[in-house]
Amino acid sequence: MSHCIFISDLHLCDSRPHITAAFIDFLELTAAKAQALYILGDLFEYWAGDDTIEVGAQQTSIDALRRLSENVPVFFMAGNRDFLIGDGFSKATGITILPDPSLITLYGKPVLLSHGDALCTDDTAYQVFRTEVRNETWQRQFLSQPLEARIAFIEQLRAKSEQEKSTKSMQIMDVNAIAVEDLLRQYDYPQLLIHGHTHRPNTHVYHLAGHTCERRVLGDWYEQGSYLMLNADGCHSRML
Ligand code: LP5
Ligand code: MN
Repeated sequence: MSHCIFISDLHLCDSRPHITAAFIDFLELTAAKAQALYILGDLFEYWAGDDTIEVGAQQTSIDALRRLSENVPVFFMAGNRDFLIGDGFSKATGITILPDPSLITLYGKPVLLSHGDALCTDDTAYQVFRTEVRNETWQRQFLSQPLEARIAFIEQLRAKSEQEKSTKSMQIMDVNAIAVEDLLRQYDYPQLLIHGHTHRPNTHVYHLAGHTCERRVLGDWYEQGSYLMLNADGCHSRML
């Protein structure tokens, strides 16, 4: 039966080579049989700009993505780690970049896709930061700096983020229930909302205004790879 695959939060980087190897196997053995692959953000631990395409884990993953996209349509939505991915990445991989959120139709069902970080509205410090760095002028200025300077800044930012996260509750770092309901209402109550970011794989069911909507949260690939498979029967979680 024809099916589509959804993944997010792989956080590929040189320090976890086994995850990059698992991802490449996954593309060749699993994603190659799908009708389409959707990557919903944080594919990379971080993305400092499209001039890093030919570096380490990024290069091998990009080559494998290009081979896959010759036969299977691949879509990418930015996460909070790799929102600087641009046209250079898209050209190198043959991937189509989707805005966040994106409403698509699969097997006759409306499916809303998002990375998920925009739904974490209780995390006000993060939302202020997000608004600032998603600004086009800010991004142009950041990308005009030499690569070493960008990487040094990101390393500092990572440390600051880890320190701040250690002071935030799990509830603050989860999606806000009202933000989810608002998004579902805005998109006319799609049957399915798929997102990642929180690294809390789960299924949540909402009964809103006479509609039933399912929110599927994708898992990360820190310890073990996982993916969501959607076919005409519904959604199925799978571990590698
Ligand atoms: O990613 P995750 O899940 O660990 O944490 C996120 C939020 N943190 C971030 C920061 C990224 O992890 C850092 C790497 C991104 C690289 C992108 C490249 C572009 C470069 C841009 C350079 C500015 O997204 C974290 C959330 C958490 O999700 C859960 O939702 O809580 O948010 C934070 O911790 C952010 C802080 O609360 C606010 C940070 C203010 C930083 C101000 C600038 C400091 C400059 C550093 C110099 C000391
Ligand atoms: Mn994320």
